[in-house]
Amino acid sequence: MKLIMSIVHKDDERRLVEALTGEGFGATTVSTTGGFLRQGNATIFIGVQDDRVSQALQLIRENCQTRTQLVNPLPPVAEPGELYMPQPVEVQVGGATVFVLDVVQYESF
Ligand code: 2BA
Repeated sequence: MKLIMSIVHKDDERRLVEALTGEGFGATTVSTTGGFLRQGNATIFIGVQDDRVSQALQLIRENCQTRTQLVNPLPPVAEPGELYMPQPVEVQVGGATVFVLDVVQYESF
C-alpha cells in the first residue's frame, strides 16, 4: 500500500477530490500554506493499493493546472532614506507536487 501526498492549488482541490472519490479512492484534504509564496494551498492524502497508484497519479495530472504567479521578492537591507522599488518576478506553480510513500501498516478501527 502507498500513501500519496499531493500538494495542489486551492482552485484545483475540489475538482480533484471529486474525480478521486468518483473513481473509488479515499481522500483527505488539509488546508496548507506554501513556504515560498506563503499562500494557501491544499494537501490531499490518498491511501491506495499499489496497483492503483498510476491511476491516482493520472487523475492528479488531469485535474491540476500549472499556473504562473507574480511574487514580490523580499527587499534588500536598505540604508535610511534609500528607496526600494520591488520588481515582481514570475514563478510557475504546480500542477501538483506529489510524494508517494510506502505504508508500513494500515488500520481502520
Ligand atoms: P510554495 O512553497 O509557496 O512555492 C510556490 C512556487 O514557488 C513553487 O511551485 C516554485 O515554482 C516556486 N518556488 C518555491 N521555492 C522557491 C525558491 N526557493 N526560489 C524560487 N522559486 C521557488 P511548486 O514547485 O509547484 O510548489 C508548489 C507548492 O508545493 C509549494 O508552495 C509548497 O507548498 C509545495 N512544495 C513544493 N516542493 C516541496 C517540497 N520539496 N517539500 C514540501 N513541499 C513542497
